[in-house]
Amino acid sequence: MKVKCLSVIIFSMLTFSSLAADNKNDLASFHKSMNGCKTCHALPNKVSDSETFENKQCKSCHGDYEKLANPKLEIDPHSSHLGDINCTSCHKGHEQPKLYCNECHSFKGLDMPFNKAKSKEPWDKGWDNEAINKAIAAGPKETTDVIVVGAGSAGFNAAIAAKKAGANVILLDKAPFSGGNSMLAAGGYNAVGTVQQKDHKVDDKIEWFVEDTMKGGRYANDPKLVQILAEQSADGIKWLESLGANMDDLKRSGGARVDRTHRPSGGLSVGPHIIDVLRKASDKEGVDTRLNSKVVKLVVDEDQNIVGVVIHGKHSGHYMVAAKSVVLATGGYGFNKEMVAFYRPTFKGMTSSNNITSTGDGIELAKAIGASMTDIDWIQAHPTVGKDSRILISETVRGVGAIMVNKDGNRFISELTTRDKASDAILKQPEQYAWLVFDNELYKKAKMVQGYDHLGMLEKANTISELAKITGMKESALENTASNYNRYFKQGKDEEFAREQMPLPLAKAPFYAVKVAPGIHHTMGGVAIDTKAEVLDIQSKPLIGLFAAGEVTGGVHGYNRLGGNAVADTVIFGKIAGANAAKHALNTK
Ligand code: MEZ
Repeated sequence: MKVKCLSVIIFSMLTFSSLAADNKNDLASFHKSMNGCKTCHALPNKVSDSETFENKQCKSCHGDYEKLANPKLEIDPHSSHLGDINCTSCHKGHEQPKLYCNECHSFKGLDMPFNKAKSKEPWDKGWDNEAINKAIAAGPKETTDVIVVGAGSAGFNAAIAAKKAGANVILLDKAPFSGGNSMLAAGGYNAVGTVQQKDHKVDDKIEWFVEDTMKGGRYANDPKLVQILAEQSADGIKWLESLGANMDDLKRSGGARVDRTHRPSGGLSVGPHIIDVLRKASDKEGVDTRLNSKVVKLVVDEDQNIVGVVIHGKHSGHYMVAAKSVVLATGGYGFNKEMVAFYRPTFKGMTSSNNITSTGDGIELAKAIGASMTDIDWIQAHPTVGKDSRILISETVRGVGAIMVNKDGNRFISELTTRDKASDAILKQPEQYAWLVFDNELYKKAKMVQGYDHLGMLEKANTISELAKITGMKESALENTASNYNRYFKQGKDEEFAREQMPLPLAKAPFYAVKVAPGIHHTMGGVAIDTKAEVLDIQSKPLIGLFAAGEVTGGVHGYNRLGGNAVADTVIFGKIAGANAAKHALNTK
Protein backbone atom coordinates (compact mmCIF):
# COMPACT_ATOMS: atom_id res chain seq x y z
CA MET A 1 0.00 0.00 0.00
CA LYS A 2 2.83 2.33 0.95
CA VAL A 3 4.60 1.70 -2.32
CA LYS A 4 1.43 2.13 -4.29
CA CYS A 5 0.65 5.43 -2.57
CA LEU A 6 4.16 6.70 -3.05
CA SER A 7 4.04 5.88 -6.71
CA VAL A 8 0.69 7.62 -6.98
CA ILE A 9 2.17 10.72 -5.32
CA ILE A 10 5.18 10.79 -7.61
CA PHE A 11 3.03 10.02 -10.61
CA SER A 12 0.56 12.71 -9.64
CA MET A 13 3.12 15.36 -8.85
CA LEU A 14 5.17 14.86 -11.95
CA THR A 15 2.53 14.22 -14.51
CA PHE A 16 -0.82 15.22 -13.10
CA SER A 17 -1.14 18.59 -14.77
CA SER A 18 0.28 17.62 -18.12
CA LEU A 19 -1.73 14.41 -18.32
CA ALA A 20 -4.82 16.16 -17.12
CA ALA A 21 -4.48 18.82 -19.74
CA ASP A 22 -4.85 16.17 -22.45
CA ASN A 23 -7.45 14.12 -20.66
CA LYS A 24 -10.93 15.09 -21.72
CA ASN A 25 -12.42 12.97 -18.97
CA ASP A 26 -13.08 13.98 -15.41
CA LEU A 27 -11.04 13.40 -12.29
CA ALA A 28 -13.13 10.36 -11.40
CA SER A 29 -12.37 8.55 -14.69
CA PHE A 30 -8.69 9.38 -14.27
CA HIS A 31 -8.58 7.82 -10.79
CA LYS A 32 -10.83 4.93 -11.73
CA SER A 33 -8.29 3.81 -14.28
CA MET A 34 -5.80 3.24 -11.41
CA ASN A 35 -7.65 1.12 -8.92
CA GLY A 36 -11.34 1.30 -9.73
CA CYS A 37 -13.86 3.30 -7.70
CA LYS A 38 -12.13 2.35 -4.46
CA THR A 39 -9.23 4.69 -5.31
CA CYS A 40 -11.48 7.43 -4.00
CA HIS A 41 -14.59 5.88 -2.42
CA ALA A 42 -15.41 3.49 0.40
CA LEU A 43 -17.29 0.55 -1.08
CA PRO A 44 -20.19 -0.08 -1.24
CA ASN A 45 -20.19 3.38 -2.63
CA LYS A 46 -22.00 5.79 -0.27
CA VAL A 47 -20.66 9.32 -0.32
CA SER A 48 -21.40 11.42 2.76
CA ASP A 49 -22.49 15.02 2.16
CA SER A 50 -19.19 16.23 3.64
CA GLU A 51 -17.28 13.88 1.30
CA THR A 52 -15.08 13.02 4.28
CA PHE A 53 -13.78 9.66 3.10
CA GLU A 54 -13.00 10.98 -0.39
CA ASN A 55 -11.04 13.92 1.02
CA LYS A 56 -9.04 11.65 3.28
CA GLN A 57 -8.15 9.63 0.20
CA CYS A 58 -6.99 12.77 -1.65
CA LYS A 59 -4.71 13.71 1.22
CA SER A 60 -3.43 10.21 1.86
CA CYS A 61 -2.08 10.05 -1.68
CA HIS A 62 -1.30 13.65 -2.59
CA GLY A 63 -0.31 14.94 0.84
CA ASP A 64 -1.79 17.81 2.79
CA TYR A 65 -1.92 21.45 1.74
CA GLU A 66 1.44 22.28 3.22
CA LYS A 67 3.00 19.63 1.02
CA LEU A 68 1.03 20.63 -2.04
CA ALA A 69 1.75 24.36 -1.89
CA ASN A 70 4.22 25.04 -4.65
CA PRO A 71 6.87 27.53 -3.47
CA LYS A 72 7.72 28.27 -7.11
CA LEU A 73 4.24 29.61 -7.78
CA GLU A 74 3.78 33.17 -6.68
CA ILE A 75 0.15 32.52 -5.87
CA ASP A 76 -0.80 29.03 -4.86
CA PRO A 77 -4.36 28.07 -3.88
CA HIS A 78 -2.99 25.36 -1.59
CA SER A 79 -1.55 27.99 0.71
CA SER A 80 -4.63 30.19 0.74
CA HIS A 81 -6.32 31.91 3.64
CA LEU A 82 -9.23 29.47 3.31
CA GLY A 83 -7.13 27.10 5.40
CA ASP A 84 -7.52 23.38 5.43
CA ILE A 85 -10.70 22.97 3.39
CA ASN A 86 -11.97 19.98 1.48
CA CYS A 87 -9.96 19.17 -1.66
CA THR A 88 -13.29 18.40 -3.33
CA SER A 89 -14.38 22.02 -2.83
CA CYS A 90 -12.41 22.73 -6.00
CA HIS A 91 -11.44 19.35 -7.45
CA LYS A 92 -14.76 17.75 -8.36
CA GLY A 93 -14.70 14.03 -9.03
CA HIS A 94 -17.35 13.69 -11.68
CA GLU A 95 -17.62 17.17 -13.05
CA GLN A 96 -15.72 20.27 -13.99
CA PRO A 97 -13.37 21.61 -11.28
CA LYS A 98 -14.16 24.91 -9.63
CA LEU A 99 -11.45 27.37 -8.65
CA TYR A 100 -13.18 28.95 -5.65
CA CYS A 101 -10.44 31.58 -5.32
CA ASN A 102 -11.77 33.24 -8.44
CA GLU A 103 -15.08 33.99 -6.73
CA CYS A 104 -13.20 36.92 -5.15
CA HIS A 105 -9.89 37.15 -6.99
CA SER A 106 -9.28 36.97 -10.66
CA PHE A 107 -6.20 34.80 -10.88
CA LYS A 108 -5.38 34.25 -14.47
CA GLY A 109 -3.30 31.34 -15.64
CA LEU A 110 -4.09 29.12 -12.64
CA ASP A 111 -5.18 26.23 -14.76
CA MET A 112 -7.10 23.47 -13.02
CA PRO A 113 -6.57 19.89 -14.11
CA PHE A 114 -9.53 18.25 -15.86
CA ASN A 115 -11.03 21.59 -16.75
CA LYS A 116 -12.59 20.12 -19.84
CA ALA A 117 -14.84 17.82 -17.85
CA LYS A 118 -18.57 18.37 -18.13
CA SER A 119 -20.19 20.73 -15.65
CA LYS A 120 -23.28 19.54 -13.83
CA GLU A 121 -26.43 21.24 -12.66
CA PRO A 122 -25.70 22.55 -9.15
CA TRP A 123 -27.26 20.38 -6.45
CA ASP A 124 -28.38 23.44 -4.51
CA LYS A 125 -31.06 25.25 -6.45
CA GLY A 126 -33.19 26.98 -3.83
CA TRP A 127 -36.16 25.50 -2.00
CA ASP A 128 -38.00 22.52 -3.44
CA ASN A 129 -41.26 22.61 -1.49
CA GLU A 130 -42.45 19.21 -2.65
CA ALA A 131 -39.23 17.55 -1.46
CA ILE A 132 -39.37 19.51 1.82
CA ASN A 133 -42.94 18.42 2.52
CA LYS A 134 -42.07 14.80 1.71
CA ALA A 135 -39.15 14.89 4.16
CA ILE A 136 -41.40 16.29 6.90
CA ALA A 137 -44.12 13.72 6.17
CA ALA A 138 -41.52 10.92 6.36
CA GLY A 139 -40.57 12.11 9.86
CA PRO A 140 -37.11 12.70 11.31
CA LYS A 141 -34.31 10.39 10.25
CA GLU A 142 -32.24 11.45 13.25
CA THR A 143 -32.64 13.28 16.53
CA THR A 144 -30.17 15.58 18.24
CA ASP A 145 -30.29 18.28 20.92
CA VAL A 146 -29.04 21.34 19.06
CA ILE A 147 -28.73 22.08 15.37
CA VAL A 148 -26.53 25.01 14.37
CA VAL A 149 -27.07 26.38 10.88
CA GLY A 150 -23.98 28.01 9.37
CA ALA A 151 -20.35 27.20 10.16
CA GLY A 152 -18.79 30.65 10.36
CA SER A 153 -17.53 32.17 13.58
CA ALA A 154 -21.00 32.56 15.17
CA GLY A 155 -21.93 28.98 14.25
CA PHE A 156 -18.69 27.44 15.48
CA ASN A 157 -18.84 29.38 18.74
CA ALA A 158 -22.47 28.37 19.26
CA ALA A 159 -21.71 24.72 18.47
CA ILE A 160 -18.70 24.58 20.79
CA ALA A 161 -20.59 26.34 23.60
CA ALA A 162 -23.58 23.99 23.23
CA LYS A 163 -21.31 20.95 23.22
CA LYS A 164 -19.44 22.17 26.29
CA ALA A 165 -22.84 22.58 27.98
CA GLY A 166 -23.52 18.88 27.46
CA ALA A 167 -25.68 18.87 24.32
CA ASN A 168 -25.32 16.77 21.21
CA VAL A 169 -24.75 19.13 18.33
CA ILE A 170 -24.99 18.98 14.55
CA LEU A 171 -23.37 21.91 12.72
CA LEU A 172 -24.50 22.39 9.12
CA ASP A 173 -23.14 24.44 6.26
CA LYS A 174 -24.44 24.60 2.72
CA ALA A 175 -20.95 25.25 1.31
CA PRO A 176 -18.31 22.59 0.66
CA PHE A 177 -16.12 24.39 3.21
CA SER A 178 -16.71 25.91 6.62
CA GLY A 179 -15.75 29.45 7.61
CA GLY A 180 -18.44 31.55 5.95
CA ASN A 181 -17.91 35.27 5.77
CA SER A 182 -15.91 35.23 9.03
CA MET A 183 -13.09 33.56 7.15
CA LEU A 184 -12.60 36.82 5.25
CA ALA A 185 -12.58 39.09 8.31
CA ALA A 186 -9.42 41.12 8.12
CA GLY A 187 -9.51 43.62 10.96
CA GLY A 188 -10.02 42.25 14.43
CA TYR A 189 -12.19 41.87 17.53
CA ASN A 190 -13.14 44.83 19.74
CA ALA A 191 -12.79 44.22 23.45
CA VAL A 192 -12.47 46.30 26.59
CA GLY A 193 -10.64 45.43 29.79
CA THR A 194 -8.31 42.82 28.35
CA VAL A 195 -4.80 41.87 29.43
CA GLN A 196 -3.65 43.14 26.02
CA GLN A 197 -5.06 46.62 26.67
CA LYS A 198 -3.42 46.60 30.09
CA ASP A 199 -0.08 45.58 28.61
CA HIS A 200 -0.31 48.38 26.04
CA LYS A 201 -1.37 50.82 28.79
CA VAL A 202 -4.67 51.56 27.03
CA ASP A 203 -7.17 53.17 29.34
CA ASP A 204 -10.65 52.05 28.31
CA LYS A 205 -14.07 51.59 29.88
CA ILE A 206 -17.14 49.47 29.20
CA GLU A 207 -19.15 52.72 29.02
CA TRP A 208 -16.84 54.06 26.31
CA PHE A 209 -17.23 50.91 24.24
CA VAL A 210 -21.02 51.21 24.61
CA GLU A 211 -21.01 54.92 23.75
CA ASP A 212 -18.76 54.49 20.71
CA THR A 213 -20.88 51.61 19.41
CA MET A 214 -24.17 53.49 19.96
CA LYS A 215 -22.78 56.64 18.36
CA GLY A 216 -21.44 54.67 15.40
CA GLY A 217 -24.85 52.99 15.02
CA ARG A 218 -26.57 56.40 15.17
CA TYR A 219 -28.23 55.32 18.43
CA ALA A 220 -30.48 52.88 16.56
CA ASN A 221 -28.81 49.89 18.29
CA ASP A 222 -30.58 47.88 20.99
CA PRO A 223 -28.75 49.22 24.10
CA LYS A 224 -29.21 45.94 26.00
CA LEU A 225 -27.43 44.00 23.27
CA VAL A 226 -24.66 46.59 23.08
CA GLN A 227 -24.18 46.40 26.85
CA ILE A 228 -23.70 42.62 26.57
CA LEU A 229 -21.28 43.08 23.68
CA ALA A 230 -19.12 45.42 25.74
CA GLU A 231 -19.39 43.59 29.06
CA GLN A 232 -18.60 40.15 27.65
CA SER A 233 -15.99 41.27 25.12
CA ALA A 234 -12.95 40.52 27.31
CA ASP A 235 -14.33 37.08 28.23
CA GLY A 236 -14.74 36.38 24.53
CA ILE A 237 -11.05 37.07 23.98
CA LYS A 238 -10.15 34.72 26.84
CA TRP A 239 -12.46 32.06 25.40
CA LEU A 240 -10.78 32.30 21.98
CA GLU A 241 -7.38 32.11 23.63
CA SER A 242 -8.47 29.06 25.62
CA LEU A 243 -9.31 27.41 22.29
CA GLY A 244 -5.86 28.24 20.93
CA ALA A 245 -6.15 31.71 19.35
CA ASN A 246 -3.58 34.48 19.53
CA MET A 247 -5.19 37.91 19.91
CA ASP A 248 -2.19 39.85 21.15
CA ASP A 249 -1.96 42.67 18.64
CA LEU A 250 -3.91 45.82 19.35
CA LYS A 251 -4.98 48.68 17.09
CA ARG A 252 -7.66 51.28 16.67
CA SER A 253 -10.62 50.98 14.32
CA GLY A 254 -12.77 53.80 12.94
CA GLY A 255 -15.21 55.28 15.44
CA ALA A 256 -13.38 53.93 18.52
CA ARG A 257 -11.79 56.40 20.93
CA VAL A 258 -8.98 54.05 21.98
CA ASP A 259 -7.10 51.01 20.70
CA ARG A 260 -9.45 48.10 21.38
CA THR A 261 -9.30 46.02 18.21
CA HIS A 262 -7.52 42.75 19.01
CA ARG A 263 -5.98 40.54 16.35
CA PRO A 264 -3.23 37.96 15.95
CA SER A 265 0.25 39.28 16.60
CA GLY A 266 2.21 40.39 13.56
CA GLY A 267 -0.85 42.07 12.06
CA LEU A 268 -2.27 38.93 10.46
CA SER A 269 -5.91 38.87 9.40
CA VAL A 270 -8.17 37.79 12.22
CA GLY A 271 -10.73 35.71 10.28
CA PRO A 272 -8.59 32.94 8.82
CA HIS A 273 -6.82 32.57 12.17
CA ILE A 274 -9.87 32.19 14.35
CA ILE A 275 -11.66 29.98 11.84
CA ASP A 276 -8.68 27.66 11.82
CA VAL A 277 -8.74 27.60 15.64
CA LEU A 278 -12.52 27.09 15.78
CA ARG A 279 -12.48 24.28 13.20
CA LYS A 280 -9.96 22.39 15.28
CA ALA A 281 -11.69 23.12 18.60
CA SER A 282 -15.05 22.04 17.24
CA ASP A 283 -13.62 18.76 15.95
CA LYS A 284 -11.94 18.20 19.30
CA GLU A 285 -15.24 18.77 21.13
CA GLY A 286 -16.90 16.18 18.90
CA VAL A 287 -19.29 18.49 17.04
CA ASP A 288 -20.85 16.62 14.11
CA THR A 289 -20.08 19.01 11.24
CA ARG A 290 -21.80 18.40 7.90
CA LEU A 291 -20.84 20.33 4.79
CA ASN A 292 -22.76 20.55 1.51
CA SER A 293 -25.81 20.47 3.79
CA LYS A 294 -28.26 23.27 3.26
CA VAL A 295 -31.09 23.84 5.73
CA VAL A 296 -34.20 24.51 3.67
CA LYS A 297 -36.89 24.56 6.37
CA LEU A 298 -37.28 25.26 10.07
CA VAL A 299 -39.90 22.79 11.24
CA VAL A 300 -42.33 23.91 13.95
CA ASP A 301 -45.19 22.19 15.77
CA GLU A 302 -48.74 23.50 16.08
CA ASP A 303 -47.62 25.89 18.88
CA GLN A 304 -44.85 27.32 16.66
CA ASN A 305 -42.18 25.62 18.77
CA ILE A 306 -39.09 24.42 16.92
CA VAL A 307 -39.02 20.66 16.40
CA GLY A 308 -36.24 20.34 13.83
CA VAL A 309 -35.06 21.22 10.36
CA VAL A 310 -35.16 19.83 6.84
CA ILE A 311 -31.71 19.52 5.29
CA HIS A 312 -30.92 19.26 1.61
CA GLY A 313 -27.70 17.28 1.44
CA LYS A 314 -25.63 17.19 -1.73
CA HIS A 315 -25.64 13.39 -1.82
CA SER A 316 -28.33 12.40 0.66
CA GLY A 317 -31.14 14.59 -0.68
CA HIS A 318 -33.85 16.00 1.57
CA TYR A 319 -34.17 14.64 5.10
CA MET A 320 -35.44 15.85 8.46
CA VAL A 321 -33.50 15.95 11.72
CA ALA A 322 -35.43 16.51 14.95
CA ALA A 323 -34.03 18.91 17.55
CA LYS A 324 -35.46 20.98 20.38
CA SER A 325 -33.13 23.88 19.62
CA VAL A 326 -31.89 25.44 16.43
CA VAL A 327 -29.31 28.23 16.23
CA LEU A 328 -29.32 30.35 13.09
CA ALA A 329 -25.81 31.53 12.30
CA THR A 330 -26.14 31.89 8.57
CA GLY A 331 -24.61 35.36 8.23
CA GLY A 332 -25.93 38.35 6.35
CA TYR A 333 -27.18 38.94 2.82
CA GLY A 334 -24.29 41.04 1.48
CA PHE A 335 -23.74 38.71 -1.47
CA ASN A 336 -27.42 38.44 -2.41
CA LYS A 337 -27.81 40.99 -5.19
CA GLU A 338 -31.62 40.74 -5.25
CA MET A 339 -31.97 41.27 -1.50
CA VAL A 340 -29.54 44.21 -1.57
CA ALA A 341 -31.43 45.80 -4.48
CA PHE A 342 -34.75 45.22 -2.70
CA TYR A 343 -33.78 46.56 0.71
CA ARG A 344 -31.39 49.29 -0.43
CA PRO A 345 -32.10 50.25 -4.05
CA THR A 346 -29.35 52.90 -4.01
CA PHE A 347 -26.75 50.13 -3.49
CA LYS A 348 -28.05 48.06 -6.42
CA GLY A 349 -25.17 46.56 -8.40
CA MET A 350 -22.48 47.68 -5.91
CA THR A 351 -19.55 45.31 -5.52
CA SER A 352 -19.38 43.22 -2.33
CA SER A 353 -16.54 42.22 -0.04
CA ASN A 354 -18.58 39.24 1.20
CA ASN A 355 -18.05 35.56 0.80
CA ILE A 356 -20.32 33.93 -1.76
CA THR A 357 -22.07 32.19 1.14
CA SER A 358 -23.63 35.44 2.44
CA THR A 359 -26.97 35.08 0.72
CA GLY A 360 -29.41 35.76 3.56
CA ASP A 361 -30.74 32.18 3.86
CA GLY A 362 -31.37 32.42 7.61
CA ILE A 363 -33.42 35.56 7.17
CA GLU A 364 -35.70 33.81 4.68
CA LEU A 365 -35.96 30.67 6.84
CA ALA A 366 -36.88 32.70 9.93
CA LYS A 367 -39.33 34.93 8.08
CA ALA A 368 -41.15 31.83 6.85
CA ILE A 369 -42.06 30.89 10.44
CA GLY A 370 -43.03 34.39 11.57
CA ALA A 371 -39.81 35.86 12.96
CA SER A 372 -39.58 39.58 13.33
CA MET A 373 -36.87 41.60 11.58
CA THR A 374 -34.88 44.50 12.99
CA ASP A 375 -33.44 47.25 10.76
CA ILE A 376 -33.45 44.80 7.87
CA ASP A 377 -32.76 47.51 5.29
CA TRP A 378 -29.55 48.83 6.85
CA ILE A 379 -26.57 47.86 4.77
CA GLN A 380 -23.01 49.01 5.32
CA ALA A 381 -20.72 49.88 2.46
CA HIS A 382 -17.08 49.48 3.45
CA PRO A 383 -15.16 52.45 2.05
CA THR A 384 -12.09 50.55 0.96
CA VAL A 385 -12.80 47.54 -1.19
CA GLY A 386 -10.20 46.99 -3.94
CA LYS A 387 -11.50 49.00 -6.91
CA ASP A 388 -10.86 46.27 -9.44
CA SER A 389 -11.47 43.22 -7.25
CA ARG A 390 -13.70 42.16 -4.38
CA ILE A 391 -10.77 42.15 -1.94
CA LEU A 392 -11.28 44.21 1.19
CA ILE A 393 -8.46 46.57 2.04
CA SER A 394 -8.76 46.41 5.78
CA GLU A 395 -9.51 49.45 7.87
CA THR A 396 -6.33 48.39 9.69
CA VAL A 397 -4.33 49.95 6.86
CA ARG A 398 -5.75 53.37 7.74
CA GLY A 399 -5.61 52.51 11.44
CA VAL A 400 -1.87 51.93 11.29
CA GLY A 401 -1.19 55.08 9.30
CA ALA A 402 -2.32 55.18 5.64
CA ILE A 403 -3.87 58.37 4.33
CA MET A 404 -6.76 58.48 1.87
CA VAL A 405 -6.77 60.80 -1.12
CA ASN A 406 -9.01 61.34 -4.12
CA LYS A 407 -8.06 60.82 -7.75
CA ASP A 408 -6.21 64.15 -7.76
CA GLY A 409 -4.17 63.39 -4.63
CA ASN A 410 -6.09 65.49 -2.09
CA ARG A 411 -7.28 64.26 1.29
CA PHE A 412 -11.01 64.82 1.82
CA ILE A 413 -11.98 63.34 5.23
CA SER A 414 -10.43 61.98 8.42
CA GLU A 415 -9.30 58.48 7.52
CA LEU A 416 -10.52 57.25 10.91
CA THR A 417 -14.11 58.35 10.59
CA THR A 418 -16.91 55.78 10.59
CA ARG A 419 -17.48 53.69 7.48
CA ASP A 420 -20.77 55.24 6.46
CA LYS A 421 -19.23 58.72 6.47
CA ALA A 422 -16.06 57.58 4.67
CA SER A 423 -18.10 55.73 2.01
CA ASP A 424 -20.40 58.69 1.46
CA ALA A 425 -17.38 60.97 1.16
CA ILE A 426 -15.72 58.75 -1.48
CA LEU A 427 -18.95 58.57 -3.45
CA LYS A 428 -18.92 62.38 -3.56
CA GLN A 429 -15.38 62.49 -5.05
CA PRO A 430 -14.76 62.68 -8.78
CA GLU A 431 -15.15 59.20 -10.30
CA GLN A 432 -16.19 57.83 -6.89
CA TYR A 433 -12.93 56.16 -5.92
CA ALA A 434 -9.94 56.93 -3.69
CA TRP A 435 -6.34 55.89 -3.10
CA LEU A 436 -4.83 54.74 0.17
CA VAL A 437 -1.25 55.98 0.31
CA PHE A 438 1.46 54.81 2.73
CA ASP A 439 5.19 54.33 3.07
CA ASN A 440 7.58 51.47 3.55
CA GLU A 441 7.45 51.70 7.34
CA LEU A 442 3.78 50.80 7.24
CA TYR A 443 4.43 48.13 4.61
CA LYS A 444 6.91 46.43 6.94
CA LYS A 445 4.63 46.76 9.97
CA ALA A 446 1.39 45.32 8.57
CA LYS A 447 1.67 41.80 7.21
CA MET A 448 -1.70 42.04 5.50
CA VAL A 449 -0.33 44.84 3.30
CA GLN A 450 2.39 42.50 2.09
CA GLY A 451 -0.46 40.14 1.22
CA TYR A 452 -2.10 42.82 -0.95
CA ASP A 453 1.26 43.34 -2.64
CA HIS A 454 1.50 39.60 -3.22
CA LEU A 455 -1.87 39.81 -4.95
CA GLY A 456 -0.59 42.56 -7.23
CA MET A 457 -2.90 45.23 -5.81
CA LEU A 458 -0.30 47.86 -4.89
CA GLU A 459 1.31 50.63 -6.95
CA LYS A 460 4.87 51.32 -5.81
CA ALA A 461 7.30 54.23 -6.40
CA ASN A 462 10.51 55.65 -4.98
CA THR A 463 9.17 59.17 -4.57
CA ILE A 464 5.80 60.75 -3.89
CA SER A 465 5.85 62.52 -7.25
CA GLU A 466 6.63 59.28 -9.08
CA LEU A 467 3.73 57.64 -7.22
CA ALA A 468 1.47 60.44 -8.41
CA LYS A 469 2.62 59.89 -11.99
CA ILE A 470 1.99 56.15 -11.89
CA THR A 471 -1.46 56.52 -10.40
CA GLY A 472 -2.59 59.51 -12.45
CA MET A 473 -2.83 61.83 -9.44
CA LYS A 474 -1.66 65.46 -9.71
CA GLU A 475 1.99 65.55 -8.67
CA SER A 476 1.85 68.91 -6.92
CA ALA A 477 -1.37 67.96 -5.10
CA LEU A 478 0.00 64.68 -3.75
CA GLU A 479 3.31 66.28 -2.75
CA ASN A 480 1.43 69.01 -0.97
CA THR A 481 -0.82 66.49 0.76
CA ALA A 482 2.20 64.47 1.94
CA SER A 483 4.13 67.45 3.26
CA ASN A 484 1.07 68.86 5.08
CA TYR A 485 0.34 65.46 6.58
CA ASN A 486 3.93 65.07 7.75
CA ARG A 487 3.68 68.46 9.43
CA TYR A 488 0.43 67.45 11.19
CA PHE A 489 2.14 64.24 12.26
CA LYS A 490 5.05 66.19 13.77
CA GLN A 491 2.83 68.63 15.61
CA GLY A 492 0.37 65.88 16.65
CA LYS A 493 -2.61 67.76 15.23
CA ASP A 494 -4.41 67.27 11.93
CA GLU A 495 -5.38 70.84 11.05
CA GLU A 496 -7.56 69.88 8.10
CA PHE A 497 -9.66 66.87 9.11
CA ALA A 498 -8.96 66.38 12.83
CA ARG A 499 -7.79 62.78 12.38
CA GLU A 500 -7.52 61.50 15.97
CA GLN A 501 -4.42 59.39 15.54
CA MET A 502 -1.46 59.59 13.14
CA PRO A 503 0.77 56.61 13.90
CA LEU A 504 3.20 57.15 10.98
CA PRO A 505 4.29 59.92 8.63
CA LEU A 506 4.75 59.46 4.89
CA ALA A 507 8.51 59.42 5.09
CA LYS A 508 10.29 56.23 4.09
CA ALA A 509 10.54 55.16 0.46
CA PRO A 510 9.27 53.23 -1.36
CA PHE A 511 5.78 54.67 -1.28
CA TYR A 512 2.65 52.67 -2.07
CA ALA A 513 -0.90 53.30 -3.21
CA VAL A 514 -3.93 51.06 -3.56
CA LYS A 515 -7.10 52.05 -5.38
CA VAL A 516 -10.33 51.59 -3.42
CA ALA A 517 -14.06 52.20 -3.63
CA PRO A 518 -17.04 51.44 -1.40
CA GLY A 519 -18.47 47.91 -1.50
CA ILE A 520 -21.22 46.09 0.39
CA HIS A 521 -19.63 44.81 3.57
CA HIS A 522 -22.12 44.17 6.35
CA THR A 523 -25.88 43.90 6.61
CA MET A 524 -26.72 45.36 9.99
CA GLY A 525 -30.36 44.24 10.01
CA GLY A 526 -31.73 40.77 10.43
CA VAL A 527 -33.80 38.60 12.74
CA ALA A 528 -34.80 40.24 16.01
CA ILE A 529 -33.27 38.68 19.12
CA ASP A 530 -33.42 39.27 22.85
CA THR A 531 -30.56 39.21 25.34
CA LYS A 532 -30.62 35.39 25.44
CA ALA A 533 -30.21 35.29 21.64
CA GLU A 534 -33.77 33.96 21.32
CA VAL A 535 -35.42 34.87 18.04
CA LEU A 536 -38.52 37.03 18.49
CA ASP A 537 -41.80 36.80 16.63
CA ILE A 538 -43.71 39.82 15.37
CA GLN A 539 -45.27 40.27 18.81
CA SER A 540 -41.73 40.34 20.24
CA LYS A 541 -42.23 36.99 21.96
CA PRO A 542 -39.55 34.30 21.67
CA LEU A 543 -40.09 31.64 19.02
CA ILE A 544 -39.45 28.75 21.38
CA GLY A 545 -36.33 26.79 20.50
CA LEU A 546 -35.01 29.23 17.88
CA PHE A 547 -31.83 31.17 18.63
CA ALA A 548 -29.65 33.32 16.40
CA ALA A 549 -26.25 34.99 16.45
CA GLY A 550 -23.98 37.04 14.24
CA GLU A 551 -24.79 38.87 11.04
CA VAL A 552 -28.13 37.10 10.55
CA THR A 553 -29.42 39.17 13.49
CA GLY A 554 -30.28 42.84 13.78
CA GLY A 555 -30.05 45.19 16.73
CA VAL A 556 -26.44 44.98 17.87
CA HIS A 557 -25.00 47.47 15.41
CA GLY A 558 -27.83 49.91 14.75
CA TYR A 559 -27.56 51.67 11.39
CA ASN A 560 -23.79 51.39 11.07
CA ARG A 561 -21.38 48.83 12.48
CA LEU A 562 -18.00 49.80 13.84
CA GLY A 563 -14.95 47.95 12.55
CA GLY A 564 -14.02 45.13 14.92
CA ASN A 565 -17.53 44.74 16.34
CA ALA A 566 -18.63 41.99 13.94
CA VAL A 567 -16.11 39.40 15.06
CA ALA A 568 -16.86 40.30 18.69
CA ASP A 569 -20.59 39.91 17.95
CA THR A 570 -20.13 36.46 16.41
CA VAL A 571 -18.07 35.18 19.33
CA ILE A 572 -20.10 36.71 22.17
CA PHE A 573 -23.60 36.10 20.83
CA GLY A 574 -22.53 32.79 19.28
CA LYS A 575 -21.56 31.59 22.76
CA ILE A 576 -24.77 32.94 24.30
CA ALA A 577 -26.94 31.34 21.61
CA GLY A 578 -25.16 27.99 21.90
CA ALA A 579 -25.31 27.88 25.70
CA ASN A 580 -29.00 28.86 25.79
CA ALA A 581 -29.87 26.46 22.97
CA ALA A 582 -28.23 23.63 24.93
CA LYS A 583 -30.02 24.63 28.13
CA HIS A 584 -33.38 24.73 26.37
CA ALA A 585 -32.85 21.39 24.62
CA LEU A 586 -31.62 19.61 27.73
CA ASN A 587 -34.40 21.00 29.93
CA THR A 588 -37.27 20.32 27.54
CA LYS A 589 -38.90 16.90 27.69
O1 MEZ B 1 -14.95 44.65 11.38
C1 MEZ B 1 -14.64 44.81 10.20
O2 MEZ B 1 -15.45 44.68 9.29
C2 MEZ B 1 -13.27 45.23 9.86
C3 MEZ B 1 -12.41 45.63 10.97
C4 MEZ B 1 -12.94 45.27 8.59
C5 MEZ B 1 -11.68 45.81 8.15
O3 MEZ B 1 -11.69 46.87 7.55
O4 MEZ B 1 -10.67 45.16 8.39
